Amino acid sequence: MKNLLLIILIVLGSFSCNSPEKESNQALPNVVLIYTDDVGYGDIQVYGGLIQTPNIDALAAEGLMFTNAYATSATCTPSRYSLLTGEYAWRTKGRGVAPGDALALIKPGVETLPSVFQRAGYRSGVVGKWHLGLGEGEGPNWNGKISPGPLEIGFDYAFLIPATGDRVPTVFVENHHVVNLDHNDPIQVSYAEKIGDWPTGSENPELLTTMYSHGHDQTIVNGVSRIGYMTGGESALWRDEDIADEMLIRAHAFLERNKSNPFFLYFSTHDIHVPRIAHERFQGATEFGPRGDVLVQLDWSVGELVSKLKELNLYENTIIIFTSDNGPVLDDGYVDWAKEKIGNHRPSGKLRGGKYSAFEAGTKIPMIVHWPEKISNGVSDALISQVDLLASFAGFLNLDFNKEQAIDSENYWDAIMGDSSLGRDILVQEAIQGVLTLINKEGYKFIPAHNGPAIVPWGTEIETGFYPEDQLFWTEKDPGETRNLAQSEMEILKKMQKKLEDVVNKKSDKE
Ligand code: NG6
Ligand code: CA
Repeated sequence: MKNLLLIILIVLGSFSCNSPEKESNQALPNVVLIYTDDVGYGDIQVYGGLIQTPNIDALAAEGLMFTNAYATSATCTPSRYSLLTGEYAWRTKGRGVAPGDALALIKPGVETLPSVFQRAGYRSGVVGKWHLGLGEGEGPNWNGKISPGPLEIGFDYAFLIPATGDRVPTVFVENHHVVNLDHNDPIQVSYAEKIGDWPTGSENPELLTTMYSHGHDQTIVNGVSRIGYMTGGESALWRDEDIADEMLIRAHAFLERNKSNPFFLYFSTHDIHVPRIAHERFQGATEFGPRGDVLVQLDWSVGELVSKLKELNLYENTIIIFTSDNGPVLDDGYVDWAKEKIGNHRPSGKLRGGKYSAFEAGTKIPMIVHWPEKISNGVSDALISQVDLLASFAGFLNLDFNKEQAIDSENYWDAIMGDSSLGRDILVQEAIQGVLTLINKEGYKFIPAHNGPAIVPWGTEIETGFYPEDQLFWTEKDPGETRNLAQSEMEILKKMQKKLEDVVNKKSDKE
């Protein structure tokens, strides 16, 4: 009788607690992708930076630090497009830096990284900067339902800066709606002409608490003039000082809600993009001015996420990926003394160029992968592209994906886990003006001849890497891209030219 009771209890127990499906789900690791904005290869302390980043460094100390990882592009929108779709953004026109009223660039039904996670039974969320357009037809419906957006392409939850911190509308969007909007005070946005009577930076510079240096002279919100015009929606406007806190509140809530099931969180920070306005408690935290302060704030945010994972007992079985969308910039349009106060800190490390550039600092970015249960600490110099996260996770999760769409994504799971030192043979990088470059695993870098300006043609003072003749550098020996080998290494140059052509023509081959 006792035995029978025991059997009944065991059987009941196995029904009530865990279905087999749930059981297998629970073994799956959670994934938190921390996608920072404009953080350069040399910005993090463990990569040689001088600004203290103890929380990010702690991830590197326990995890795998990559020295040859790349975003696909030297600007934000195309890098994010590739990261989420597994397709190089340049394959179709119109995927450059998006205005704040751009339509959704990723159409519903397209294969995406979050949709892979959804198919594996994960809950997926995005918290932070979007910058991939929202809505369709006439444009995003700021006063109604904003769709399509992340929820239509694989995310279960979204809390967004719609475009960037320096573009209107300066409001948060949660799922399909602007947060805290008073419908008696509708939002209007225009990127064509002034709308409403809110002051602008160019007309009323005396109202600015942060002055612009180039561009950024349109509608003033919170003492900062932006790109684009807006009026209305006063109750929904953010305070720049609170952005990092607001994002953490939503990220923590997402982790709480999903602590009992596998989740994918795309945590896409506003830091350290312009305008660089840290919370008051971080203002003056460094001697490097606002750019240093927001880097410290970013590091603090990483620490808060880690603490939350520990508190929820999820830390051991969560893969944390820390990386950046493109290289660093000092003056990106506001007077924040980034250049004047840089001292001996080298945001690009030993690399040449920066954000926007065809030189290495445009796309070579810090990347740390941390997973206490599986990854032992170390450094990897495997050639890694963010476009491969989709195929790599699909491979790990044993799922098929649409290879016609995610055409550029390849599975390098072993390299990402540190089980192999073999990454890609080649990858393509995109600079401004659609210039494509190629780097190979031997460290050769090919920049095709391009008749563009040598310096980014607005006030950032960054070298574009453009030159009217082909350039070939051996970055392994010459990380600063100073010796052009195009004449002396013709064979290598030709091979790389051909490889680049092959990648560019890949789609038409398939069709
Ligand atoms: C540029 C902006 C720059 C920044 C960038 C996008 C001007 C003069 N400059 O056009 O401030 O917003 O776009 O940055 O407007 S990214 O990291 O989102 O790609
Ligand atoms: Ca960026």
